[in-house]
Amino acid sequence: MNKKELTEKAYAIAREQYASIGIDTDIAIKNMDDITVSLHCWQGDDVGGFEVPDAALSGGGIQATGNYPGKARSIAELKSDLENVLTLLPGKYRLNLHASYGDFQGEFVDRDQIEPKHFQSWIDWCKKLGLGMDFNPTFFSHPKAEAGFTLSSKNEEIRKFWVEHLKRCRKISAEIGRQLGTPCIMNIWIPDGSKDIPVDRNQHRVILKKSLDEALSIEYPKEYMKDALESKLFGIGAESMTVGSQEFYLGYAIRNNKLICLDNGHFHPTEQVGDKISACLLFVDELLLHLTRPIRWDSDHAVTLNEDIQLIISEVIRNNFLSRVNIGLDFFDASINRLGAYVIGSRSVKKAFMFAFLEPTSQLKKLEENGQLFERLALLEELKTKPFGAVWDYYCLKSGVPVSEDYITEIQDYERVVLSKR
Ligand code: RNT
Ligand code: ZN
Repeated sequence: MNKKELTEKAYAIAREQYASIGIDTDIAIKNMDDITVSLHCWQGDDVGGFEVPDAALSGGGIQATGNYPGKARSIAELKSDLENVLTLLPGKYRLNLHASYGDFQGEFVDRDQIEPKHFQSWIDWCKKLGLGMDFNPTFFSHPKAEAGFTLSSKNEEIRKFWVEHLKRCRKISAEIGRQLGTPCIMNIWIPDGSKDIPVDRNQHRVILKKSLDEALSIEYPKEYMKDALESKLFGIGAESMTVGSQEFYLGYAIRNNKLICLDNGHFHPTEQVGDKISACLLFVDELLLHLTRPIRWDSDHAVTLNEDIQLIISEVIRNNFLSRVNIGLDFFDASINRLGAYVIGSRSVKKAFMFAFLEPTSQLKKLEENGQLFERLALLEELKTKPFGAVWDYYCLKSGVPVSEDYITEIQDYERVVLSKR
């Protein structure tokens, strides 16, 4: 039997097995059409960006570790890599671009000078590929971020510089959304924080609020762009205090009707981001997710299908939150084939959605409401070994992308033909 026949046969059996617990696998597959994942440009080049002169990732406690050969060194290479990645992924995607990835044509354009024209070639590329686009101001890897404070800096010249950067990024985002006909989610993450115990936490937060108030004062139509705010617990070199903490941004987002970005690497290791979704969505209209895999710290390993990711995704599906949750990835592993990291991470997120769609949620809820807690746990546990993989494989087959591990050889081929020549 060839792979296609085997996949179809396994699916036919899986379909019956799921039907016996009241789940229609065809509907689950159909539901996958609604899932769009935003692919972060920065996995392709270890958060390097394409500014002139070339700046390496620095500041803010984010680190890409590893030196696997073949990283993208230009916009053309990154586009080619992403195009290849997209042929290996089922379903819909967007591009998530950092401001430092602008098309500056060999010219030095400082962050307070960037304009929509520097991103036009990316917009055109997204249009050609049918991708929506998201955006991020870049508050790190810059001399004016070296002192550890940007929007919350007590140095007025530095603060003003970053406020201008943010204003320009919002304008660029609105132009992106206008041209592509889908709102651009613009995420604000700043590295501001302190290595050692600060005395004046308050003033930095007062300044951050003032900077945000200034930069966000212009209203853009929601159909063009939406602002999201990303908190963080700590970073390497900013262990003692982060200005943009969860309380700070949650408060700011609620008062100003902004999106909260939840990055699952930005909390205490035992906190469950999946548990935060229903709480936040009572008070903010929308969320942005930065899906990653922290190991002991915010290490940004490629996402795998683990319980943390599953809870996040299941909470979205169980509660019908899909239209209010924007799904983005945020990992950067430089120790393995970078396209491989994209494919593993993106597929794992999509798998988590499919798993959530294959859950008999109302049955589980009924058990819970009846106090049948042994039965609830038993069913949850049994779901883990249902033939989920057969449904996933069939979905990949139907989507015209490699089934199960077949993408490995595709990536090896690309590495041999393209990456090894870099
Ligand atoms: C850093 C944040 C932030 C970045 C990107 C590159 O801890 O997670 O989202 O990873 O902006
Ligand atoms: Zn993040």
